[in-house]
Amino acid sequence: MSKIALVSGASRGIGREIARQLSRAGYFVALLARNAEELDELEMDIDSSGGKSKAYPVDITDSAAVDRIVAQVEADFGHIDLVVNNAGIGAFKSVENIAPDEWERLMNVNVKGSFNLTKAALPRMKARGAGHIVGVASDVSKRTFAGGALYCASKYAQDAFFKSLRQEVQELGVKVSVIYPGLVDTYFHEGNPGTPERAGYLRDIDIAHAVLYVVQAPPHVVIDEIMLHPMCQKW
Ligand code: NJP
Repeated sequence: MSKIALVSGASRGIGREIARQLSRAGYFVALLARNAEELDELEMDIDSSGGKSKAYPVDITDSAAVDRIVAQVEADFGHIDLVVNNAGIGAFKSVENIAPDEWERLMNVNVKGSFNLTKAALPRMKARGAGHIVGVASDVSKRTFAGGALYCASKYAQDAFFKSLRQEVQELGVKVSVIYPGLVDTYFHEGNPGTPERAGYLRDIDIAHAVLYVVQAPPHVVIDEIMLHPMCQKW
């Protein structure tokens, strides 16, 4: 029986590469993000490389829609082994320039999105006494910087959510791992990836390899966290 993984933010950047690498490792991958066209392209790309995947377009902030998608994945495949909470957005500005609705939007995607997807997938994992929840947080889950009040607050909160969850579910057989990337060359930053000034940044595949490492640990091992930075990052 294939292992089933859900990956949020799979339409581009880190999540897309996580989905590709999980499929190469033998997972059937449920691809979650809002952009249905990009998900369809990825599904075709994975399937033409001999893997198996299916696009499930969804806005991660919509808890009812996330519940429906997770129920659909369970109906389609019978179980869920792995959830990778990767979807996230950034905003970098001084506190007085953060609009209230921008605060809500970012918190909703980065924190509530992780809550929505995790909550929907947990009951079956708990019932089976097995499963793995992975969070893609940030190195700024553990440090702050000027202009980062909103993004850092969201990533500290997301990290606290996963750490508390670990203490809640580990004894039930469910693993929780958190990946803390430094700078990664994706669409997260302004413009397209591949610009010369970002040549030294981490690549999406570096984060995907960290995810593979935590999910391939033997059953008696849980890798709580992995922090990784590019050599060029000074802080
Ligand atoms: O960013 P990007 P990354 N519902 O912009 C999806 C963290 N991180 O891959 O909905 C569902 O290329 C969006 O899909 P779509 C970062 O905080 C990064 O770099 O179709 N999905 C897309 O697939 C984040 O948690 C760096 O627009 C939603 C994906 O999210 C994770 O890495 C450093 C959504 C974003 O792809 C992946 O970011 C760091 C929604 N409402 C942490 N909103 C870095 N890149 O330097 C967005 O420390 N998405």
